Amino acid sequence: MKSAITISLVPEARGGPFVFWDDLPAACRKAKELGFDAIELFPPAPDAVEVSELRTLLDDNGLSLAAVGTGAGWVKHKLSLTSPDETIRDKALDFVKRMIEFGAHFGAPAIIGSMQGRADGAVTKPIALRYLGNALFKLDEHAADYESSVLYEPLNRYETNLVHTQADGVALLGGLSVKRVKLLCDLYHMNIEEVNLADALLAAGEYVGHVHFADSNRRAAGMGHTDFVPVMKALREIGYEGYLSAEVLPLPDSDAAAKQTIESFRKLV
Ligand code: LER
Ligand code: MN
Repeated sequence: MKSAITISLVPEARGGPFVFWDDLPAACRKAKELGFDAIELFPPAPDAVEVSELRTLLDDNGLSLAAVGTGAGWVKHKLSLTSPDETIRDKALDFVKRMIEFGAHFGAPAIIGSMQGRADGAVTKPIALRYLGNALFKLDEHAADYESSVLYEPLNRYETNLVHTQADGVALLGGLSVKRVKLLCDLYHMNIEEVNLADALLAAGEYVGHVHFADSNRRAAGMGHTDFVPVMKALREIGYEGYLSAEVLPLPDSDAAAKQTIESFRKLV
């Protein structure tokens, strides 16, 4: 398994669960200094960071790009894949497609988290799930065109009313027969929704494509009460070799959260 740390370049997401903020070169230097394998980037738009600039930063610091987030489509542009407005759904799909293309330059999947939206009013849950399924199906094809992939993330009940558990995520993806869409298992959301973290990961098996490495309180691993030992055992058992990416609050500050994360990672992996 490999380590990654999150960097947000989206001012509107301030207060959100990202370790480093705003200054991409400085964050890359920190990630290298602490010995992370990769960064996970949350850009304001698919064209906000020059491919060549990011390539240089990654190469200079010996880092990979673990994944790119699409949440700015929601927090900044109010786009959603399940909006009642077809024009907004189309724009949301286009935003994610362009983020897939950006990530593909670096072999990094695009994450569908808050862009999945929620069922609301006339968009009942079955309708929202149909919109979401249609979008994931098209994104799977787009990812194939760019030899890339997509991560679909079940979120806790306070952030969506569509898919909360890994089992429901597996049911959604399995029903679509998508090949390039995997689950993003966020241990913070899972702590709220799952009966047992390890069992949920074991059952999700080969659908597990990425892990957000967060403690029970969304602080760095080791700063809450999650028992990571059975979680790691489950990940090993299913043959997971992807990233443990710290999408956590920068508490008590960014540097301390990053340092705690890499210490926990080294202890556990
Ligand atoms: C995104 O990865 C996530 O976990 C959501 O909570 C969006 O904030
Ligand atoms: Mn997450």
